[in-house]
Amino acid sequence: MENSEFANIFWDMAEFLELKEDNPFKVRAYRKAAQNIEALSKSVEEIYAKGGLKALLAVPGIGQHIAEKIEEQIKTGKVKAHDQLAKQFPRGFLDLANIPGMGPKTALLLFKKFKIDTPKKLEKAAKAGKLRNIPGMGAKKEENILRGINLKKQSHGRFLLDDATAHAELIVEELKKLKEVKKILPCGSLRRGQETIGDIDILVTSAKPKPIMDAFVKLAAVKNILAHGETKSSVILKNGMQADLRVVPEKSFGSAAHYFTGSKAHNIHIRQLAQKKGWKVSEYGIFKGNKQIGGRTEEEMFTKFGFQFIPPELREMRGEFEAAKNKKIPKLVELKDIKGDLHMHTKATDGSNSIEEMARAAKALGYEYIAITEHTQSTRVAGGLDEKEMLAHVKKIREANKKVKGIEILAGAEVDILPDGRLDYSDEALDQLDIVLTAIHSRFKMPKEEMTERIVSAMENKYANIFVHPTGRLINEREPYEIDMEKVLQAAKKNNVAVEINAHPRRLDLTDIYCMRAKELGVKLLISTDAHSTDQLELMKYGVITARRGWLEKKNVLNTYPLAKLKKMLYASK
Ligand code: DGT
Ligand code: CA
Ligand code: CA
Repeated sequence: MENSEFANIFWDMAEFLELKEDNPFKVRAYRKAAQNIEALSKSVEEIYAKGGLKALLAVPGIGQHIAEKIEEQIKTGKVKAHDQLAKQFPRGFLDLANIPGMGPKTALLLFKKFKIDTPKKLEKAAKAGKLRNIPGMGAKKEENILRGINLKKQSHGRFLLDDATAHAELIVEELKKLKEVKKILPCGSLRRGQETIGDIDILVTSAKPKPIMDAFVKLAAVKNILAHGETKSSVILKNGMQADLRVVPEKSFGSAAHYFTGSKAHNIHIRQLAQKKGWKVSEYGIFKGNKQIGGRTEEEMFTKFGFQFIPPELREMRGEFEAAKNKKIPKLVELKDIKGDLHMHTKATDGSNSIEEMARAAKALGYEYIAITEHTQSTRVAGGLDEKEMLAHVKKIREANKKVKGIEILAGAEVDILPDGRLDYSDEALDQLDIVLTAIHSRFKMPKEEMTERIVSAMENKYANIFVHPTGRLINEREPYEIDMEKVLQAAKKNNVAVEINAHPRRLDLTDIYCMRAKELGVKLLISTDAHSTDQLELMKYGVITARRGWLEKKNVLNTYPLAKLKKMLYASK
């Protein structure tokens, strides 16, 4: 059996598990395994024949689970787990199930009973009102599916930040192995930390581009080659994402990094400034006539024009040049400034790990504190706790806090904001908590004014500390609910409530523009992961990059403060 055939088993499994909304880290592990297997120069079958399971385990990216499945395939000619998944999902319907509002179950039903097997057929049926009469569907579901189809069309195949980051990292890892590669840097929207990514742009410096171009188009993750040139190539990866590679000489590194990082509007401005000075700026450098006068380093792209260095996240034509001219570029918050994570779930509701496991994982990240913040009774789908259960859970948190040394575990809750703006717990129960997050989990379609009023009244509750995932959106899946964000931020300021930047790449709200506004108003922000497993604690970096795009400094972010100061801030309003 070819390596690519083994790899295909794992590509498929990743896809199926993703469809079933299984743990994204498991999905990624399968993808990584598939990628590594395809990249191997030796045959997997031979490795196994010579050294058995042990030899397989020595291959990078192959862990116990994957090795056992390879063994199963070799011994029995099939992987049971794969076949079981494949049976649940007929071929060709992956695109259908991925449409927001559909999901695997509905896709399967429509596929089996009505022979709907393409998004086009689905749209036609929905538009003709044919879906609403199907048992278990209804007009509302039909409308949601149509909205989903439109959302998908609008998203234009833009990818989530973590997905793009993971793929860029894999490419960098592979290309770095070539001795011809000197510097290598992912640029474009990925480096600017935009919330979604159109394509991956990788910059390499080298005196010998050819072997690099050849290796790039042959990467295991590549599905199609769009262009294979001397210094420029483009490919489509197996997940549908485009990746562009550009090689320039060492002396052009700075200007090329600047050019390919963008944004386009930011680049155009620099180019115009150069023209005024009688210079020319391109990806190869800053030129006066034929002479290169700058662009070896990225700093020079700014200092030559009398500017302070502008971090990539600020290069969006949102006032960065004025600030850089006046030496007013803020010192942006960094991942290392983060002292704790104050929004996470455990097995007690819809998380996968215990309190202790979460605490130990957070401690390993170097955090000083965390807060365990389960759902409350009204969010039944997530196993929300009633007051009695919550108080019992608080006890467990206190016990875990004594047991796990070197990190403080705060007892909190992600309390539902009821449709009338009251919180889901009584004051007596809220009083037992160290930290109260508030969130909308129901009646998303409320009219704007009512929704704004609902959120503002929740902020007026003296126990409310932080308003989390403030727009409720799920990128490419669910539109934000309608709110007057200006009013919400004003109320946050007035009531001393912080607003969350949810670091999960599906959410990433508060968005960058409103972060800028929050900073202006003096509203504190909390960056947290909303982790449902220990692995997800590592999503923090995506929240931090969003904060940086919002020009935020350390002092604007609640969870950069040491524990004692944080506690004071949390209790200030009680
Ligand atoms: P994306 O891929 O849609 O998420 O966004 P970007 O910003 O990565 O855009 P992309 O991949 O089209 O181009 C990468 C960078 O190359 C872009 O940020 C700026 C630079 N660039 C591309 N086209 C132009 C152009 O026509 N003029 C200028 N000045 N720069 C460009
Ligand atoms: Ca790009
Ligand atoms: Ca590109």
